[in-house]
Amino acid sequence: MRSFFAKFKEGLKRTTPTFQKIFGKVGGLFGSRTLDAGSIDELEEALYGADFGVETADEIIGEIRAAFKERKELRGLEAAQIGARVLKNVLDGAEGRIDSFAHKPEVIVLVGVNGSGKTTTAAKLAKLYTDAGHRAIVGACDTFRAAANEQIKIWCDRLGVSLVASQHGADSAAVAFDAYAAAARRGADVLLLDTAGRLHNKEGLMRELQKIRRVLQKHDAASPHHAWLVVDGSIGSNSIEQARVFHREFGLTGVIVTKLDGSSRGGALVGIFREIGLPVYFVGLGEKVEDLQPFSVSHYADAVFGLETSEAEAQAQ
Ligand SMILES: Nc1nc2c(ncn2[C@@H]2O[C@H](COP(=O)(O)OP(=O)(O)OP(=O)(O)O)[C@@H](O)[C@H]2O)c(=O)[nH]1
Ligand SMILES: [Mg+2]
Repeated sequence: MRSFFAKFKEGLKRTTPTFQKIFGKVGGLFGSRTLDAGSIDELEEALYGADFGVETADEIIGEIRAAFKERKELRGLEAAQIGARVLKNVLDGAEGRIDSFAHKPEVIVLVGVNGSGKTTTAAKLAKLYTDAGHRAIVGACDTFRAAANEQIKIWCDRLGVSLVASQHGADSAAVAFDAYAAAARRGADVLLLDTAGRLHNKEGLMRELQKIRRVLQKHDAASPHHAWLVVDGSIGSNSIEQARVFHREFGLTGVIVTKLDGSSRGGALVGIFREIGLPVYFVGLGEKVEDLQPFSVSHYADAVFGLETSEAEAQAQ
């Protein structure tokens, strides 16, 4: 089986070639070539294009320039290590974790714009939690899109996970209410609610989400315990604006970044954490149900800069 890190790195492979090229890829492991002023300029450009945000790109390039000033024979590998170190510092505290479920059921609502990956991620989470020995129930609160029920039903049937759904056009909050009741009745550990994804500038969606929250609170005033924005990692800095809007209108507790496998950027999660303070719980690295990984700062930063996480470190995670 491929290691966690190998998969993570493979998922991010399209993010790294620019960096690797600049750092001087030599015979498999880049890095023995020394940098020059031109390659540092190129690197700076690539960093600004990677959606980390100006502040973070500035910090990374600032440290690399300082090291280069001190020692002209700075190698690509060392520059990459500096970049990864700065990124790890910036992302200190960005790993979202649920150590144990404090409620029964623990309610997780997935929100986000059209096509960001909510439904797929609901299925992935159902698998992840079921595999971990929890009893999961999914609520299909996307009653807006005609095919939505069918899509989530196929996933749940395949996984053997219970689904609470209603008719197309039904009140999504009523589905949330019923799904909670079913989860409580059946002693489920975790309730995953998939929601509709019409555009974030449509007030209707925000009203609908707020209503879902209100009806859940009739069951448990502390719920939903988690409100995660599912955001497409390939859309760059746009996703920071999405996070801002959903956070303001709905109140988020974290983020799941999808499609990091197909992304040429993936850096926007840095801005979401840095500017809005939302931790990243998981990353989506493919379309298959097992392609969801807990977010690891060290894996992410090392993968972005094409570095290997040390074996010991990888095993500890
Ligand atoms: N490559 C890749 N594709 C993904 C990932 N997550 C989701 N997708 C794909 O993105 C597309 C949209 O995913 P959905 O889960 O339907 O997105 P959604 O947010 O539920 O969309 P709406 O219900 O229309 O709002 C599908 O083709 C998924 O297979 C991922 O991590 N990587
Ligand atoms: Mg959906």
